[in-house]
Amino acid sequence: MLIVALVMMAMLTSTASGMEPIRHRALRGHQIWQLSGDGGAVSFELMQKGLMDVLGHSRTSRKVRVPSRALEEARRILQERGVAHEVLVEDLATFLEEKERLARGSVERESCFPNSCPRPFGNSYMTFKQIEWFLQNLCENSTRASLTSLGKSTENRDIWMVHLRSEGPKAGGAIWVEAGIHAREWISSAVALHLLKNLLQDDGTAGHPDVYVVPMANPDGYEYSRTLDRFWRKNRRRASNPECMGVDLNRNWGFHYGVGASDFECSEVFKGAAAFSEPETKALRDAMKKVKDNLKMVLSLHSYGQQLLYPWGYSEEETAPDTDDLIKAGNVFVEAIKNLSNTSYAVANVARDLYKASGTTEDWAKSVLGVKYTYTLELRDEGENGFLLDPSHILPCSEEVWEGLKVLLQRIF
Ligand code: 0X9
Ligand code: ZN
Repeated sequence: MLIVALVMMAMLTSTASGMEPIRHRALRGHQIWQLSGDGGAVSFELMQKGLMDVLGHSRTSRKVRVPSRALEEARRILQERGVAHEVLVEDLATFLEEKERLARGSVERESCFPNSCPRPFGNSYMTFKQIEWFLQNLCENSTRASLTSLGKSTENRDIWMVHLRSEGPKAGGAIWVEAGIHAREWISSAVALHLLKNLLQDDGTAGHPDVYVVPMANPDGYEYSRTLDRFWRKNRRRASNPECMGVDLNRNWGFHYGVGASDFECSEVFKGAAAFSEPETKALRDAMKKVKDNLKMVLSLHSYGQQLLYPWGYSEEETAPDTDDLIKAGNVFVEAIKNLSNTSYAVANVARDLYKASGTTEDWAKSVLGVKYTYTLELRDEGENGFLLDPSHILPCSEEVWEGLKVLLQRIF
């Protein structure tokens, strides 16, 4: 036991042996580039080829991560297309090591055990195990919350769903909240847990729908991003090329499957072998189908960009049914947030304002399930820290989303 612990410690932290520490090894030699203004189209093309990871999904942000294996080819293609780039981070592994070194000491250590959860969950991002304890604790202490495993991930972790039964006078109708489908977007799961806590304590201001929350839709990816690759996005499906594992779960749903996605397994937007090829998307689909008649809203939590996105993602030309209502309700949500914390969120259409993307939760729930209000919410920030959002944002970000959600629910129920 002691030997195992010592070996683990050496693997995670030590350079004493002269060996590369494992912690950020996957990102050694990766760079962050800022592309010039006209780099949007080419970065998307290079993402589909697996040569680039587009980080900021807004029309103005052109931040990309380039894996070490792709540096030369990406440089050549950008030059051919006349797109300039500035190197923001020379070596992502060194950058992250330095960031962690500076944070050490100031970060409050987590101490979340089965009986003491959820004490510290506002200060730090929880491990998957801690999230499980938090959920068990929450449901054991409530008469209206129940915890169900919807199925197992590729690496055999549970996909948990909490059902909060409505007790209010306006009972009828339900909402579905999904978080953590993209591994590195840690704030999304943290916010989902806070929403759960607030919904459970709410005295009725949120309008009494039944609520289904899947706070961690991609547990394998999350654990991988916590321990070995902070920029991991996909699930952990095995691939023929061990460097290119994983499927983008937000491209794997069966509606306009393949649009804005990639056939190439090294790509960050790899769509997988077929629609719903992945255990995680299958589990979500089956559970959503069971409650579909009740669902009035599906909210998929992501980061970053501070945008409330409405469908369709698959087409710029086609307008989704209920678009006016989606925008109006969306405006109510962003105004409530602005009034509370002065944080600006924008209501935007995915395909028109960002880029085409389908096979997403949002498009599938709107079309196949026929849910009226479906959104993808890109949480904090606007790109300063992106996925590396400091845990000090967990509480303020959760509070503003809760405020927005309350008024949104009052409007639609
Ligand atoms: O690309 C995505 O899957 C989402 N952005 S993220 O940076 N979190 O990866 C946006 C999905 C937008 N929704 C639809 N296209 N329907
Ligand atoms: Zn995402």
